[in-house]
Amino acid sequence: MRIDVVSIFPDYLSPLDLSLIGKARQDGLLDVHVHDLRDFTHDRHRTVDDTPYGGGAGMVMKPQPWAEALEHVAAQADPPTTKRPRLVVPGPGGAPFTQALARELAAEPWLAFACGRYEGIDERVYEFAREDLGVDVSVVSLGDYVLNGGEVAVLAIVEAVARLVPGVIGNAESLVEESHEDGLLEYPIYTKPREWRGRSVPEVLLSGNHAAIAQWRHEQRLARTAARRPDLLHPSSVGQDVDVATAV
Ligand code: 6GU
Repeated sequence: MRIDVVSIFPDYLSPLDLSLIGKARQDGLLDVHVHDLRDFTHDRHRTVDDTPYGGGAGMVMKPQPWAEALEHVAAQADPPTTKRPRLVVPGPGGAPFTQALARELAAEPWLAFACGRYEGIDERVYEFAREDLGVDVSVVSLGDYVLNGGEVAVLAIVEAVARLVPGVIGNAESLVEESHEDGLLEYPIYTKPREWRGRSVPEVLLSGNHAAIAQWRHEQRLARTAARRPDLLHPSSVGQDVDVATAV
C-alpha cells in the first residue's frame, strides 16, 4: 500500500518511521511519503492561509497550495498501483472513523491524507480533488472533540489501517479477537504472577475448563460493553431520531 501525507508539519509524522509501521515500511509492505504543503507555495513567506470570506474567527487554508500538492501526489501514480489515491481528510466535521472504515481503507492500494490546520481547508479543494483529479474524498473524524490539526489523526488512522494490511501483523489471529471486530469490547486479561499485591487472577482462568473460561469471558465482554459503551449494545438508539415516548 502506498500512503502520501501532506502537512505543514511533516516532522509531526516522524512516528511513522517507528515500531510496526516502520518495520512494515522496511519490509516493503508500506510505501509512505510525507510532503510539506509549504513546498507548493510561491511567495516569500510560504503562505498557506488567509482570512475567511464572510468573516468569522481564525484562518482558512488557501486552495492554491493544496491543489498543487494534491496534483503532485496524484502524479506519483506508478502503473502497478491503481491510478488514483483515495483522499482522506481528517477533521472534526467528518464521518466517524470506525474499525469498519479502517478495514475499507486497508483494502485500498493507495491512500493520500490532507492534514488541515486552522479552521480548515477552502471547500473548493474538495471539489477540485473529486472533479479535476477524479479522487474519492472522505472527511473522517476520530471522535467528538477538536484537535489542532489532522496530523495526530493521520497517525491514528494509519496505525489502525496498516495493522490490517496483510503481512503487517505477524499473528493474523490476534486481529480477530479484538474490541470492535465483533461489536463487543474485549474481556479483561491477566498474566503471571497468580497473586500480585494481594490481588488474585479470577479463579475460572486457572481452572483449565475451556468452556467455563469462554463463558466467563463472554459475560465480561457484555458487562464491560454495557458499562462503558452502551451505544454498542443499542446502536439503533444512537445518532438517529429516537421516538422519546417509546425509547427505554
Ligand atoms: Cl480527524 N481532526 C481534527 N482536526 N480534529 C479532530 C479529529 C480530526 N477528530 C476529532 N477531532
